[in-house]
Amino acid sequence: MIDLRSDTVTLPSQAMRDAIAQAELGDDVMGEDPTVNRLEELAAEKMGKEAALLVTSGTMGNLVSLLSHCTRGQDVILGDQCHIFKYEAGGASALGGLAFHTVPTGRFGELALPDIERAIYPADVHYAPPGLICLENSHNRCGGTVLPVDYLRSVRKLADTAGVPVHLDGSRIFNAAVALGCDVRTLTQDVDSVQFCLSKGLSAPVGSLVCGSREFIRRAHRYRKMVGGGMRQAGIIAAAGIVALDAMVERLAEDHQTARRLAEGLAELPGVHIDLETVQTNLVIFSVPTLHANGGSFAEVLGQAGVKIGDIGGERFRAVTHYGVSPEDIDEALQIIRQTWQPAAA
Ligand code: TLP
Repeated sequence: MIDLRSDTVTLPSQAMRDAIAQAELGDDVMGEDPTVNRLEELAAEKMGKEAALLVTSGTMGNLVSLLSHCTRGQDVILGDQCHIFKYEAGGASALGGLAFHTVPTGRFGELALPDIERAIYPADVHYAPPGLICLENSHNRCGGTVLPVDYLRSVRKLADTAGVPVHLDGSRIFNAAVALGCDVRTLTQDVDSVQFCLSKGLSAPVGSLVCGSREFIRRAHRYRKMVGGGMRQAGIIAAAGIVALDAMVERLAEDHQTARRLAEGLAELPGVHIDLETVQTNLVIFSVPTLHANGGSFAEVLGQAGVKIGDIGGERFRAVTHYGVSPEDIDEALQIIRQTWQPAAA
C-alpha cells in the first residue's frame, strides 16, 4: 500500500524510538520535564522567538494562539480556505467567542492586502474590533504553496499600521523554508506567533509547538491547561520532537522532489487537471472533472488498487509525499494510477 493521504501517516524513525526509550522525564505541568523544556528552548530558538510551548496538535496550537491574542467579540481575519477556518471545528469561535472574518484566499494561499485592509474595521460600535490576522504557510488547500518573504513583510507593515497582531499557522513551515532555501526565521520574523507541527513531514508521532514572546506564551500556557492540554511526562513526545528538529528538516527536500515527480506524471494523464505552479512543496492537488474510474469514486478505486489519496471535495484530490514514500513508490503509484484511470468517453 502506498499511502499518500497525508504526511501525518509518517511513522517515527528508529532514532526517534530510541530517543523516546531513553528520554529523561518529569511532570511537565509542574514545569519539570527536562526533555520538554529542551524541546521548547530549541523550538523558540529555531523560530527566532522568545519562548515556545509544546501542545498536542496543530489544532490545539492554533486554538490557544487565537485565544491568547484576542478577547471575546473580536474579529479574527483569515482566509476562507485556511485550515483554522475550515477544519478546526470552529474552536476559537465556540470556545473563545471570536468571530471569523474571512477574506478570499488567492491561488498561492495569499490574502490580498486590500482585502485585509477592508476587513480591519474602524472603531465603531457596529463592528467587531479586529483582534488578529492569520496566515498559513505552506498553504494546505492551495496545494502546499509558499508565501514569499516580501509578502509576509507587507502584511506585517499593514498589521503594524492597524495595531493588529499576526499569527502564522506554520504547520508545514519547514517545508516552506526548505522550498525557498532560507532559514525558517526569515519566514517567522514578521509574525507575532507561529504554530508548527512535529507530526507531519518531520515524522514525529505527536505534537506541535506554539512560539512567540514570553508574555504571549505565558497566556498560551494557561489556555493549554484550560483545554486539557497539560500533559505530565510529555518528554516521551518531546524526545521524538527533538530528533525531528535535528534530523528531519533537510530531508523534506526529498519529499518536494517526489511530489514534483508525481505531479508531472499526473499532468500527462488526459482529463486530469493540475496547476503545476502550485506544486511547490510536498502536496499535490489535482482535479478530475470527469470522474470515471472503473465506475467508482476515483479515490476509492485507487485505494483498492494500492494507492491511497485524499478526496478533498469538488472532484479535487490530494496526494502528499513524505518520509515513508520513495521515488520508486511514486513510479509505482503512477503506474497504478495509469492502469486505474479511465477518463470519461469523449
Ligand atoms: N492537516 C491535516 C488534515 O486536518 C487535513 C492534513 O492531513 O493535512 N494547519 C494545517 C495547515 C494543517 O494542514 C493541519 C492538519 C492542521 C493545522 C492541524 O493539525 P493537527 O492535525 O495536528 O491538529
